[in-house]
Amino acid sequence: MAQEQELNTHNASILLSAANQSHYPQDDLPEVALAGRSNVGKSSFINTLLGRKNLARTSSKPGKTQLLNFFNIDDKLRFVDVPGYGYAKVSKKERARWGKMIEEYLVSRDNLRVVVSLVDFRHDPSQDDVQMYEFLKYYEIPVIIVATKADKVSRGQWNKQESAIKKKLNFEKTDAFIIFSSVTREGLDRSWDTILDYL
Ligand SMILES: Nc1nc2c(ncn2[C@@H]2O[C@H](COP(=O)(O)OP(=O)(O)OP(=O)(O)O)[C@@H](O)[C@H]2O)c(=O)[nH]1
Ligand SMILES: [Mg+2]
Repeated sequence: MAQEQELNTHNASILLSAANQSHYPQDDLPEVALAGRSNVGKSSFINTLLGRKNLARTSSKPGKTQLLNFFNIDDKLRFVDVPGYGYAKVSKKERARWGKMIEEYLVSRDNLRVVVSLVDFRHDPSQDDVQMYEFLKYYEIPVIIVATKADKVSRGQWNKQESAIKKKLNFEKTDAFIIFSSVTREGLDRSWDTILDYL
């Protein structure tokens, strides 16, 4: 898919929610998965890219998204909203279930073209963020790092924050790093351009 113009991003809807492989859509449309800590802004990222207020349900309460949510975009591609990790208030059992669900999807899904891995631009990446990046590298899954909530960081801090995040992640220069805000829409065009490059 060469151009965003060919894609009507407003023609989007929730397709289904899945807990395991047997529930995934059965076709070969390309998929873009959103990964990141609970509350980092994954659902907000989807809504911002699609120009919708609350298609992917957002919440100030972490742990809102508990299944893999597949969004159909113009019958041409899908976003997959993945439950956030690192939410302290879940049981060990829940965490294990989450790990299995996300691993199964990331490792075995042929439709998957790229993972948008979101980190909070305000803070150094967590151990979970680092592990996610290492995991994607290990399985050679293409990744785009999106640093969210840029509206909360003053411009004068941007370079310093970007460097700190890259260093902690052991970031590979050939990957894309996008500074993003769902509030100001900073990074919106670049996010689309970069995602479409992977399809
Ligand atoms: N200021 C600011 N707030 C944001 C931004 N993105 C998300 N938020 C807020 O952060 C909170 C969490 O956002 P969500 O999009 O629900 O986060 P999530 O990663 O989907 O969370 P889970 O579904 O729990 O994993 C909400 O209160 C959002 O309004 C942003 O770019 N800037
Ligand atoms: Mg969410």
